[in-house]
Amino acid sequence: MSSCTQPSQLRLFVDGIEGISKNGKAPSRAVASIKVDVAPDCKAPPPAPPSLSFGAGRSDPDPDGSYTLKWTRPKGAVGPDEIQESRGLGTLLADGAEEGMGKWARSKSSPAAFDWDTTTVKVRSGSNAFVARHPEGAANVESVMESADPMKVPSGVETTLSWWDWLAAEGDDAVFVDVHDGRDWANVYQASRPLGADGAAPGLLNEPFNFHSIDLTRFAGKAIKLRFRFATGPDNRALSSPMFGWYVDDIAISTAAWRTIAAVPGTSYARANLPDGEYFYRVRTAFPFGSGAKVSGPWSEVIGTKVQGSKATAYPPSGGSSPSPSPSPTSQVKGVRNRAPLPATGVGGSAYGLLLVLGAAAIAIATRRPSHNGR
Ligand SMILES: [Ca+2]
Repeated sequence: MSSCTQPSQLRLFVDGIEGISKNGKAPSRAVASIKVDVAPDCKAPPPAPPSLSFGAGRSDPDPDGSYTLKWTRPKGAVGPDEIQESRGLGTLLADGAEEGMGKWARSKSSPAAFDWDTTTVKVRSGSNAFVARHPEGAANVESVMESADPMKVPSGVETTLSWWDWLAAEGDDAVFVDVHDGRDWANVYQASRPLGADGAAPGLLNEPFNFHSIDLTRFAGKAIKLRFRFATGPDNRALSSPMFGWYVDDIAISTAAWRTIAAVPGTSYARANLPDGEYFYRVRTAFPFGSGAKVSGPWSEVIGTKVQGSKATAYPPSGGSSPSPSPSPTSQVKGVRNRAPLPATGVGGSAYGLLLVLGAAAIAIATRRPSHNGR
């Protein structure tokens, strides 16, 4: 995986694992070779979600509860792809910036910073998006957009935060999404995207927004607040600028009772004989990870439809063209927990002396220092 998550200056590469038992008996000694990147180049994008839509056979509303889902995989994904369905979708927050800053409180660390605002320059939906920018040369400043009212996360369902964004700044600038659980702020997303003006200017005009989703189910029972932060670093780098900034649109917190209905090797799936009701879908794919293993990428955006007039009465449906659910991608993953996004390691400070314990495994650590390119 090439994304940079906290700690921000540490990245691990598992080059190979030797001595792992294939017969169920613990080996006397296993060796894993790991490279620790103490100054990673975060230009490589994080794993992206598939783009999901309805295919053939769907009307609105759909009269027979039979239709096709289809999606496109992001670059580098190999599948299998896992499809989930929910009968219903709840909304704790939905803000596409069309009603201004009314749901948000703004703050900034210094008069040298710009406040968050709405913009018509680059939007994903409607006529407006949120934007955080900083003046060229502004060092160590931060702007915050924080939800004005707490939101109660329910228990018994999955709660998902999602948004669309576009980012271009300097290499030492970073954007953060944090959740307050009533006691403390927890960082749930962090990204940087150093991009020279030669790339950022056309990107601002032409690049699409990217979809992100974060599982907030661990905050069940809590009254949460949400904040988006754009912070510049200490440098004023020659080729790039925080003036381009972070454009955010269609922020949502939704709840659903997700159920995996299939894991498929391809990029479409036929659903058949659903009884009347509302149905929502999301899909995620899998990426190669290390030698031979796979890890799931993030969930796609959610799409939904209504079934009305169906002769079917049973849920889950039987028969039709829906194959029975096959094992989820988890079973494809060897030694890697299947979740997305990749968990923060929780290891702070110096990378040197890092020790991972895998049963009786001894771990050799090498270090790698890439060169930086001035962005
Ligand atoms: Ca909008």
